[in-house]
Amino acid sequence: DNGYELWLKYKHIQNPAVETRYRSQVNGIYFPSNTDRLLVARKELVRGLGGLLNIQPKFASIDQSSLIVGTIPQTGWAGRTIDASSIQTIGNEGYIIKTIKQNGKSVILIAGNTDTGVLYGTFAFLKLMQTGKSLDNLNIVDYPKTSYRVLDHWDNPDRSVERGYAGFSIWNWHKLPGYIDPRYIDYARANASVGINGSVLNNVNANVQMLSPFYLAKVKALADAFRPYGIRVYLAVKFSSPVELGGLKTADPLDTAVQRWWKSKADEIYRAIPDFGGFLVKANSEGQPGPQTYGRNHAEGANMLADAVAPHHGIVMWRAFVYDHKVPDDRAKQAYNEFTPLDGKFRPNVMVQVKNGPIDFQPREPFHPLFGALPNTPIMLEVQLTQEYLGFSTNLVYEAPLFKEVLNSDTYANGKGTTVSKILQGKYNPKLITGMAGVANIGTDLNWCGHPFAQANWYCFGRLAWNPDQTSAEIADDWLKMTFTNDQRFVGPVKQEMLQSRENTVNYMTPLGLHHIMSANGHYGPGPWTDNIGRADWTAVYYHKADTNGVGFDRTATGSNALGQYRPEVAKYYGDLATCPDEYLLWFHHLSWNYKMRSGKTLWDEMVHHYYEGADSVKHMQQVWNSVQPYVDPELHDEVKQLMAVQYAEAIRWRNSCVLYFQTFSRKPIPAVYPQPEHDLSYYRSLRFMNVPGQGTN
Ligand code: BDP
Repeated sequence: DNGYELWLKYKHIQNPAVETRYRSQVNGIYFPSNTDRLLVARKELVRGLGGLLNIQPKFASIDQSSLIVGTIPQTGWAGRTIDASSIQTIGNEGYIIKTIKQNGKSVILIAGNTDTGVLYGTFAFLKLMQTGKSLDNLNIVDYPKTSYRVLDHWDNPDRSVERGYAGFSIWNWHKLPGYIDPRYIDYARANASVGINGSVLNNVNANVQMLSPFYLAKVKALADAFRPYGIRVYLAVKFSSPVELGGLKTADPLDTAVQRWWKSKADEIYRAIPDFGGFLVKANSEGQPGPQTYGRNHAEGANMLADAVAPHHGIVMWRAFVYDHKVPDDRAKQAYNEFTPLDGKFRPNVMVQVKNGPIDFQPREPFHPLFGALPNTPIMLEVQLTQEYLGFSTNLVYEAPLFKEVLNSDTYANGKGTTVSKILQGKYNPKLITGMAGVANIGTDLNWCGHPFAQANWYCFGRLAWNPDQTSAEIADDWLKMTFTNDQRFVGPVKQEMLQSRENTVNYMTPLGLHHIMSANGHYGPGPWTDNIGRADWTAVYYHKADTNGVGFDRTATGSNALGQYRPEVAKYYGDLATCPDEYLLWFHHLSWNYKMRSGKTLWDEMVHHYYEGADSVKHMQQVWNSVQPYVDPELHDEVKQLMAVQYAEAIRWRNSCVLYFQTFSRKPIPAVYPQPEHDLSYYRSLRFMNVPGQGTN
C-alpha cells in the first residue's frame, strides 16, 4: 500500500455477514446518468461497490432496483416520497439518503436537487459502507454549511511549491493542456468525496504569467477536467498585473484603464471557463503590491476586481494576512487595524480571507480578532494543511483539533455563543457568503501529502468546511476506517494518538502560548535564539521576549494591548491571569520565571515539564504504532514507523534547544527528574538541516 488511493481504497469488506447484507441492498441499481457529473458519480459507485463487495453492479429499471440514485425528478415515485422541507433544506449541493418501504420491500434512495447533490450523496453512501455502518432504515439529510470550500495551492509555474513538503506541484504545466494526467482526476475525486468545491491553482505570491493566454489555456484544461466533480478553479493574481502583463503605467484601482484591463481579462477567462471561480489576492503583504501602493485601501482594490468578475458570478477572496513595519510594537494588531474601518465597504462578492490566528499558522494561536469584528463583510477562514510550522512531513500532526479550536472560539460579537463556526455558517449575518480555505499539502509524492497521516489533514479540512460542527474524533474515526481498516483494535488506539498529536507538537515546540520561535525562513527546527535578521517581526526574540526577569509577550493594556481588539468578554478572559488558560499564557502575558502556575509549579518548571512531556508523548505514539503492526499493511507501517523515529529525534532537538536556550535567562536548573540534554546549547545552535529546495536552510 503506497498510499496513493487515499481514503478511497474501497477495500473488500472482511465481515461476511455484513457483505451479504450490503450485497442484497444494492441488488439492482437504477441510476439514470445523463450529465458528466452523474456519470462520474455512477462510475464511482461501480468502483466502490466493485472493491467493497467484489461485485459488478447490476443496473436495472426503477421497479426492479433496491438502490435508486438520481436527481429528485429523475427518481420518479421514489423522489416523490421526499418531503418539501427536506428538498428545501438540501439546497444546491445537499442530498438525501433514505430507506423507503414499498409493498413490503425496502429500497434505498440517494437523491439531490442537482447532479452535484447526487455526486456528494453517492460518496456519502459509499462512506457508510467503508466505515461499516448499517444501511437499514436510513434517513440522512445533509448539506454543506459553507458555500466556498476551497483548497489553496501555493504552487509555482516551475512546479516548486511554496511551503510544500510532498514533492513538486501536481500541475504539470509543461504537458498541459494536451495531457490530462490521471492524477488530476484522482485529485478531483478525493476533493468531491469530502465536498471541496474549489481549487486555487497557484501561489498567493502570484506569478503574473498565470494570466497570460499561454497559461490560461492550461488552466482551462484543468477546469474542464474538474468540472464533472463539482470543482471550480480559481487563480491567485498579482495586483500589479496590469503593469507587468498589460504594459499599463499604473495598477491604481481607481484608474479607468486599469479597471478596463481587469474587466477584459475577466471576460477573456470566462469565455474559456464559464464557471471560473474568481481571484485570490495577497496584497500589501510581505512585499506584494496592492492598492496601498497607489494610496488606496483594501476595499477599493478588492471591489475593482470584484466588479470585473461579478457579471460572471465570480468572487474575490481578499486576504487579511497583512503586516509590515507599520505596527512596530505588535504584528498581531495590523490586520484588525487595516480592515475594521472598511467593514461594510466590500462588495457582496468579496470575501475577506482571515487566517485562524493573528500571526501566522502557529502550532497554537488564539482566534483572529477579525472574526466577529466585520459584521457586514463576507468572511472566509483560512487554515494551513501543509505543515509549515508543524514539522513538515516528518511529524504526525492531525490538525482537526487545531481547526476546531478556532471554530469553537466564542467571539461574543453578538453576545455569548457567537462562535467562529456560527459566523462561518452564516448564522450571524445570513446575507453574507462564507467559506473556508485550506492551504493544500498536496504534491507529487506517491502518497500525495508526504506523511501518510497528513492525508487526514486534507480529509478533515473538507469535512469541517462542509460542516464545522463535526468533531475531530468522528472525522478521525472515518478517515482511519476508510484509509486503514475497520478493526477496532487498530482504530481505537490510533485515533487516540491522532487526537493527541497536535498537543504533543505544541508541547515540544511552543508550549504555554510561545510562538514563532522556529528557525528563520525554513520554520522546521527550533530557533528561539533568532535575532537580527533584518526585520524585528521575523525574529524569535520579538515574540518570546525572554529576559532574566521572565518571558512572554505582554498584549494586555500594559503592553501592546492587542487584547483590546477583542470584545470585552474575550479581552477580560485572556487578560485576567485567573482565567487565561495556560495554553495562551505567554501569548498574552509577560511573566516572571517564578510565576506560580495552576499546577503549583513555577513557570520555569512548568515550561520544562511541557517540553519533556511533548517529547515523551512521541515515544508513546511510537509504542502504540508498534503495537498495531498486525493490522497495517507492512509497507505503510514501516513508512510511518521510520517517520516517527525522525519525529522523535526532532522532538528531542526542539526540547533540548528550547530548554537550554530559555535556561540562559531563567538561570534555573532543569529539575533532576528529567534526563539532562546530552549536548550544550552551542551544539544545538550549530545544527544545520537541509531544507526543501528554494526555501533556505534551517
Ligand atoms: C507564511 C509563509 C509564506 C506565505 C505567507 C502567506 O511563510 O511563505 O507566503 O504565509 O500566507 O506562513 O502569504
